[in-house]
Amino acid sequence: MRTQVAIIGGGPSGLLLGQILHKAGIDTIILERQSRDHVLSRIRAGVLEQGLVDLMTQAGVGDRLARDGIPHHGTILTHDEKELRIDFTRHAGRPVIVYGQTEVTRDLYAARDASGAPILHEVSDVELHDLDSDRPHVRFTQNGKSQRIDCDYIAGCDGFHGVSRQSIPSEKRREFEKTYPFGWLGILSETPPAHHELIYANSGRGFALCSMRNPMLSRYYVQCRVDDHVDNWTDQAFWDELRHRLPSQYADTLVTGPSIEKSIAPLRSFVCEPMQYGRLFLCGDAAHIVPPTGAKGLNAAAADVFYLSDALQRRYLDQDVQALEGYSARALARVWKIERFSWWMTSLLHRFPDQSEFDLRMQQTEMAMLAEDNRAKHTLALSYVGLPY
Ligand code: RFL
Ligand code: PHB
Repeated sequence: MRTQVAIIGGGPSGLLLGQILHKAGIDTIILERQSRDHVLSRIRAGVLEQGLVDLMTQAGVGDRLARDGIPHHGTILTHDEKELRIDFTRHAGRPVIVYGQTEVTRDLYAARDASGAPILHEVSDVELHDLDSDRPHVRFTQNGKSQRIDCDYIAGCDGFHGVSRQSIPSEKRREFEKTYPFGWLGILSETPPAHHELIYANSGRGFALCSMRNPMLSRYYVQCRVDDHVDNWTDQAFWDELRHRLPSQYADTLVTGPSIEKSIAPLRSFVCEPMQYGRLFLCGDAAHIVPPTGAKGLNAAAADVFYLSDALQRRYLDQDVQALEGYSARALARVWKIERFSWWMTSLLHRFPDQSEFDLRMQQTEMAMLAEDNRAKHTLALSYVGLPY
């Protein structure tokens, strides 16, 4: 097989990149380790920045998002019974859009099918070769048969545990990592949301988040031990814990029901520098991870897709061979700002196992400054709605 850009990973980064390149007349083949059903069963992000919405629209896959996405003009932060609203539209000039990653992925699959461009599922043994030459190639196995793709470039969109980043020689990359001493236990339930905006709650028992997918589908999270297991949590135990962590006005009116999904995610900050090695370009979770406290993971991936698709279009359509050389520095400049925001939101809103009374006062003072100072609200709102590309 031969293509211009081989895309490793058929998650949101790989699919969106494939769709934008297809629109520009650039050939791609996407390789995905899992089945389509598996990819669509993963419940992940739920808050989209306008930049991602615009990319979906330009890529011709924005219709359902325009119809079903719910604009959120603000969010609530609480600390015990104290409550503060950040007005995104007032402080940053635009809302965020609530629309699940599962739906983003579904829309992109539909577009891929319609385009006729290939996506190969359930591939294994993916290996990237000759990355530092002009003729890289990919080897993999599908249905027991070894296959090879010759290409001009490879986009590594295969997430944190993928093969792409590991294919960069260790002496050619530098990795920065911070792990947090807790995880998030999340559930999805067919119940009306606790409130019409998201609630990020810091309480003596730990963090909680009330989110949603639509008016009859809620997504809730509670901070849990990093070694905890979903089997330790009945639905009743989850709802009881969530109620304890919310201010009474939300706890008292919370509508509960059976969970239809329950999972635990660890929290991590991670960056790989550079995001390029020869003809391999890393994109999304393959290059960086943020803790989910600012809803930035998927949005950061979309910004990479914008920079990489822009550079590839300049390479193929304008014969600008230098454009791709600027990709990593351009993407990383934004990535580090997103890392800072997600780390800061995580530090502000969680209870840490070794937290002292002093640390607690720092969190309370930070909240007080946010409440009193419009410039502080402005800074938070600008990052939450999305820094410019
Ligand atoms: P993905 O979504 O991980 O997709 C990568 C795809 O690559 C495939 N793959 C391979 N394919 C071929 N060969 C290989 N060797 C391969 N290895 C892996 C995988 O099967 C997968 O389909 O990365 P991408 O596309 O960069 O998208 C990034 C987003 O998915 C991610 O940033 C967010 O979902 C992060 N994230 C969350 N972000 C939020 O903003 N809000 C959230 O609530 C939220 N929850 C989450 C999350 C990430 C999680 N992970 C990765 C464990 C919850 C979880 C559990
Ligand atoms: C979600 O709805 O899954 C969600 C929303 C906001 C976050 C993280 C996750 O900060």
